[in-house]
Amino acid sequence: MSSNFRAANSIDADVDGSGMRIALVCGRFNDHITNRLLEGAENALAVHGVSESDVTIVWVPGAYEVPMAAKALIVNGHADAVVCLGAVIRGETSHYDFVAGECARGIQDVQLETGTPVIFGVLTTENLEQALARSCDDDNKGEESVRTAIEMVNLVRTLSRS
Ligand code: INI
Repeated sequence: MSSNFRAANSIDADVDGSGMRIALVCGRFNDHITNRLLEGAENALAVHGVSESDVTIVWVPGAYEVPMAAKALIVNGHADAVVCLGAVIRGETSHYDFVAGECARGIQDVQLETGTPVIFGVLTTENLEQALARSCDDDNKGEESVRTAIEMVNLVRTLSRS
């Protein structure tokens, strides 16, 4: 079904990351997965024109610590966006729900409090197999998260001008 209605304003931000400062916060817990996410993220940074000199990588013990590092990066002026990379695997922990839930909540809190995009590139999976499948060459949450970060920076910039 098609309609003749045409909104006056339609904004679809681009994914040009040139000149953008991006920080990556990586959880060391399950680093056999987070290193794969980081590789995907780095590939995407290059594809979208982000300079190596504009990228900061910060390692933290686990997903639970990610929001604190993201906030410190932003309030101290280190980044235009933060991409959070982590892996919380249910099979390996009894406190999965606390770690995954608090990480997600913290990330959302930081981006809404600061007005700076903070991207949830944290895998929350039932098992290792699923985590491997979401951190491979064909399907990589790190890569997708960098693209999201760049789009959100451009979107917020566009909205702040219009
Ligand atoms: N941290 C993770 O990033 N992933 C996990 O799967 C995980 N498990 O299984 O417990 C995990 N725990 C550590 C947590 O993030 C904190 O580092 C720790 O609780 C200290 O605050």
